[in-house]
Amino acid sequence: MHEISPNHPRYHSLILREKMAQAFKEGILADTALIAHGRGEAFDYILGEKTTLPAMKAIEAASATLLLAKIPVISVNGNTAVLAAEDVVKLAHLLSARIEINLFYRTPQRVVKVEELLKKAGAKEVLGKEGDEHVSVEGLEGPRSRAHPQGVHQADVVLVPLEDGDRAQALVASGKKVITIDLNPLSRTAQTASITIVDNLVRVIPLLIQEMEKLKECSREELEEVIKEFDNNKNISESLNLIAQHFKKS
Ligand code: PTJ
Repeated sequence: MHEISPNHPRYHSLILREKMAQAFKEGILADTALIAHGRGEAFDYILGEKTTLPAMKAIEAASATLLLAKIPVISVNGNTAVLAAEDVVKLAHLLSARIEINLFYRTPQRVVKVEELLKKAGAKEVLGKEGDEHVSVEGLEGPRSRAHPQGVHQADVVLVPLEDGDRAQALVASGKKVITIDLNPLSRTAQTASITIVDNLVRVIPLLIQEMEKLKECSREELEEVIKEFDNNKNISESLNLIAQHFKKS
C-alpha cells in the first residue's frame, strides 16, 4: 500500500483506488474492474464527488421500493464487495434481504474470495456460490445468467450495483424491479433499470440504510406515494443536466 496523507485533496478517492488495486493483487477483482472503477471515478469527479439532489430522490424511491419488497435480493459483484461489503451486509440485515454473488467475469477462485469477503463483513448466508443450485435468467447466456432459485430467481426487487446492461435488461424483462447504482447515467444499465441511483456506491449504501430507517415508520400507502412520484427518466435527465452544467461552468 502507498502512504497517502489525509491532507491530500483527493484523499478519499486515492484510498478507494488503493483498496481496489490491493484487491486486484489478491485476486478478488477482475483486471477490468480497475477500468470500470476509473470510469466511475471520472463521472464522480464531474458530479462533484457528492450525492446530488437527483441521486437523493432516487435513493428515497429505492428505499421505499425495498421496504415494500416481498423478496428483496442484493446482487453483489467484485467491485461492490471490495468497496462496500460491510454496508451491504448491514443493508441486507435491515431488510432481511438475501445476498447473491453474481460475477460478470466469473471464476471459481473469485467467487470464493468474494464469498470470504462478505462472510468477513458479517454475512451469514451468501447465495450464488460455486456448487450452488442455479437457474438461468431468460435471455442471458453464460455465467452471468445464473440466478439462485431462492435468490434473484425468486426476487421481486433486485438491487444490482454496477450491473451489466444485458443482465439489468433481462431482469426487468422477467418482471422484477431493478434498482441500480451507477455513476454513468448513460450506461445501458442506468437507462434500463426501474430506479437508477447516479452516485458512488460507497456513499449510496449508507444513505439507503439511513433513508430506510426514516421511511420504515411510513404506511404502505405513503411508501407507494413516494414511488409514484418518482420518474426515473426525468431523474436521469436531471443528473445529465448537472453534468452539462459542470462543463458550462469550466
Ligand atoms: O466482479 P465482476 O466480474 O462481476 O465485474 C464487475 C465489473 C464492474 C468489472 C463489470 O460488471 C464491468 O465491466 O462493468 P462495466 O460495464 O464497466 O460497468 C461498470 C459501471 O459502473 C460503469 O458505468 C461505471 O461508471 C460504474 N461505476 C464504477 N465504479 C462505481 C460505479 N458506479 C457507482 N459507484 C462506483 N464506485
